[in-house]
Amino acid sequence: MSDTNPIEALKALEAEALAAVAAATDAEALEKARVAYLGRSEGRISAILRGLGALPAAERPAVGQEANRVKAVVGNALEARTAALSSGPAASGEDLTLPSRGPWKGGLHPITQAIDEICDIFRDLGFTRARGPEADTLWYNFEALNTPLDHPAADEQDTLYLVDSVLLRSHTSPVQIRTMEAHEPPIRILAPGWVYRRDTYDATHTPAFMQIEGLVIDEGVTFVDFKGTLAEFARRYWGPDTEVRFRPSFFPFTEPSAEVDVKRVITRPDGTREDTDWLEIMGAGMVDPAVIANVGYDPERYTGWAFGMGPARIAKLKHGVDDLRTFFENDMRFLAQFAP
Ligand code: 2NL
Repeated sequence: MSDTNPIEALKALEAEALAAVAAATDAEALEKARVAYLGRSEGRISAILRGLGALPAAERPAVGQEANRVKAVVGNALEARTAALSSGPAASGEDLTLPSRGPWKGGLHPITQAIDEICDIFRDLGFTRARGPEADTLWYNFEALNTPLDHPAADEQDTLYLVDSVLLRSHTSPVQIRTMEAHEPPIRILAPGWVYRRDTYDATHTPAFMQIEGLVIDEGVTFVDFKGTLAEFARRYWGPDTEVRFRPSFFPFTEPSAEVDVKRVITRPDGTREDTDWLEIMGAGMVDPAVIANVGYDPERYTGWAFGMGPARIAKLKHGVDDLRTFFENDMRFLAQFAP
């Protein structure tokens, strides 16, 4: 330094020291910078001040003044940087630049979503919603539905009885019986709601479950209306390429009866398509004339069809859930996936 202009050398040292202070991101780095420039023994600015006596007397005052100025500037910068770091996020351990968590978004339960989607489709097809009590009598739950009380479904092994002839409904059919008693045809209703059966809680059964039944009664209603409407529903719910199959079956309250199956076409994210296996989505049939007579309608004048399905099973098939119980255990990691 002695062979260059000492004033220029001090200005270069000032710039270097200020850069080191600005680059320091913690207290340790700042202390290192302080020792390197202003430290009593190793500080390069301190060393210049100490060496003033060796300079020619004519240079001494100007160099001394400049050295003291640089010492003050670097000292101030160290102080300011120390203050900034000690109040900043690094010092407190909090990163205030981290984006905040969004507000909690509620959502409808996946089974409720399935019920709403199913009811929306049937609403477009002319159906309204009906409801009724969850505790009902043997008459409304079984006898009016052409189900004799010695039928296995009425057995205590399968049905939850409350008192005397009052039970927890095992399907929503009592709602349809009550609606037919209260109104003359035409009837086009959907009855969604809780139903109860004496089942063990496992991957495919819950003792309380949601059911949606539908009922149509009018003059001139045929098997064509039955097949056509349910096939239309299946294509609107599962997609326009869905194949629909009606398999012969038996229910005490319908004749003939069928299980309705769908075969879906899944389009993967890469655009390739694959058919699913046949999936059973509901039981259905033409309403038995005995049921039509039981509610006081003329079975020679009126015909109709009905179906029953479990929206939890529908949601399970739609979302690829393998255990029904996950719908009822309120694990938010599972349920949050269905929030919009
Ligand atoms: C199933 C089968 C079904 C019905 C429900 C019904 C109601 C009345 C008259 C005639 Cl009032 N039928 N309901 C008909 C056929 C099948 O449910 O597998 N449910 C989950």
